[in-house]
Amino acid sequence: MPVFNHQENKMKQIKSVVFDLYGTLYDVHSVAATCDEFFPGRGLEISKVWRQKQLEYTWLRSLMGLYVNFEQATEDAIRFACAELNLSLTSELQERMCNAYLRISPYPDTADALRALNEAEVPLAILSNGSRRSIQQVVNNSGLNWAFDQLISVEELAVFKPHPSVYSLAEQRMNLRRENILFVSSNAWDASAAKHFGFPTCWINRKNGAFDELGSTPTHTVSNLSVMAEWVLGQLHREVV
Ligand code: 2OP
Repeated sequence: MPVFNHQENKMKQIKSVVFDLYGTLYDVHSVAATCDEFFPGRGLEISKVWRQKQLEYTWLRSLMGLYVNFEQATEDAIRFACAELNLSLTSELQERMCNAYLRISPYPDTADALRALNEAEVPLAILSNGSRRSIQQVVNNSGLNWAFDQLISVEELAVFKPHPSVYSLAEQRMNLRRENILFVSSNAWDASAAKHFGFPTCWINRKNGAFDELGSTPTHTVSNLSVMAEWVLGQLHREVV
């Protein structure tokens, strides 16, 4: 009869890697090129206000208990961004700009990092505030479907990250304990909340920025996804501390 080894079971051994999508695997500011077509020279400025407001709307709507899906929050945020920047937005432009959000580009190191983890047979997933449709479309449009076992959207919970129930959804869908799921995000607020939840966490700090002061620190910090993949491969079958 197998002996239940509690200690081993609680070990933070990586058995799966779950990624945030926007800003972690995919560059949200790749929409700046589309914004630039309509508002020459203003693309990056628009995309920065747009992204910040999109995040704020997800957090605020979770607090208000007034969930709308990510596509709606993205639409609401582009209307705010254009009004704030005194840019005239027609409904046709709004639709074209929001469609660009469904075709955001993966970072140059995304595919190779996912492939390296796939080759080591580490199950991979995305856990995102995106709607099911947004996640599917972004992944399909980039041709990276082969990489993932699960695409997990907050949509069924009708609340956004960083609500703990969202991180719990990853445990359920991966059928693993939180100690065994490495959560990878470049969004410091997300990495912080995931660490509070109990995931070992890797923060992708591409811009050498400061980590959020939310009472936790990431298990590990790297500057890009290639270094993350190398680090994970070195951690397999060991305890992550
Ligand atoms: C996500 O993909 C919004 O980046 C955040 O969930």
